[in-house]
Amino acid sequence: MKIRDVVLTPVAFADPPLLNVMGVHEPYALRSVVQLVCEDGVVGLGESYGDEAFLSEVRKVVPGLAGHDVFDLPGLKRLVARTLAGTVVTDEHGLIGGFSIRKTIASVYSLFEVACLDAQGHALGRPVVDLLGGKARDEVDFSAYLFYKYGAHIGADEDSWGEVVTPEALVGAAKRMVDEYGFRSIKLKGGVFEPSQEIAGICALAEAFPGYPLRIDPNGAWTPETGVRVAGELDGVLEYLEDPTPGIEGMARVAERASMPLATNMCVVNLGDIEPAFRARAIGVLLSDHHFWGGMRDTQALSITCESFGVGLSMHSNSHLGISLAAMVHVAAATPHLTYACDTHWPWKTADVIAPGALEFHGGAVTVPERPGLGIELDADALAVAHENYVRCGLMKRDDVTYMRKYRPEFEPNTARW
Ligand code: GKR
Ligand code: MG
Repeated sequence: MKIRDVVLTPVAFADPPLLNVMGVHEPYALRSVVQLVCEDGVVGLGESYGDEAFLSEVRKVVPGLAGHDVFDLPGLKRLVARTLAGTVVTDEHGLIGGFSIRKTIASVYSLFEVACLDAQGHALGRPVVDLLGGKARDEVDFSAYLFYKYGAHIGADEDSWGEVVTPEALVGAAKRMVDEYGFRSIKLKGGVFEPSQEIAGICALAEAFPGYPLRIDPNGAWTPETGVRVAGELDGVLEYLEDPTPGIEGMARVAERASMPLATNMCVVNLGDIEPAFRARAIGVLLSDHHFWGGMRDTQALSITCESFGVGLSMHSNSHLGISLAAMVHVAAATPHLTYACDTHWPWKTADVIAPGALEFHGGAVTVPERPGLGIELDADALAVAHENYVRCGLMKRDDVTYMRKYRPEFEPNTARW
């Protein structure tokens, strides 16, 4: 089934002022939506990053796709690799690890792979999970993903979550998220305040949600020594400690003395990182992410690698829309060795580009859609609105640092600063 046309639409959607080590989320998050229109009218959907640096690589591949068979995924990978030979996308937000040619190719390929699998599913009348080998689970568990946050964007009214900078407010936000979505585990984005303040936040969550698995992720904000100290103070409280410090070597130093496993989406971000990280015993959990790990099938291969080395698998997320959530659900469902609830930014958005109803949270989990392909439908009007947002907001890249300086002019992002 050949591709006839490719429609690539950059979109933007409203995002609250969520805090992290690099600064604060801007008023809009950027994504890209691809529609692969095939010969017989079948359309395959994909979603990924929307920064200009990524889009310009994607645009290089688009002209070569006409006439490509959506069932030829190895050929697609060769086409992407050939077209992008030598280019490296460097994102400026600094929250998903290093850059490489391999990661760039894997990310661009992934956008089109998802769309090809969606198209295959529509052509065959089968859900993508079946094309990936079938369901290992009927529903996929997600974790509540809490952020410290400001109450309002610059010049705007307070949003419905309000300001979250204290343990009490954190517990309030967690209660709302758990009530609305039924999540049964909780992740806190850290790296924002002094570690002792964030430890207090986790302890407040542990008290308010007894028995809930908890995680904290400061995106490498701490020195290895601080990582060891936090691990000690949260002994018996955390299910895993995510990216306490930058780099494989630093992570290994913390891992050696921490009682809980360390997890990462920053120091192991492509196949080349696996051998040194596993050899150093730097991590006990890898956060997969089909968007940069080379798509859904390579994510499954990654899971087998992790299983072989006794490393757990979870799933990373960035601000995303429904096409990405659908892909995350299908690949998670088709991956037997997935040992933790996945991350999602889903509760933080208020609009989407897909028709509502296909992906609902019950008990913190999403049931795997049974309809063909990804099981979702693009809402053309909503896509047009999201594209207008993109044009109007004028953002071309994610830059939490510069935006943070509007709140705090002296702000300097600095990983391993505490
Ligand atoms: O949305 O600010 C954020 C997160 O910090 C995100 O950018 C990270 O990539 O969620 C991610 C993580 O687990 O590191
Ligand atoms: Mg992380």
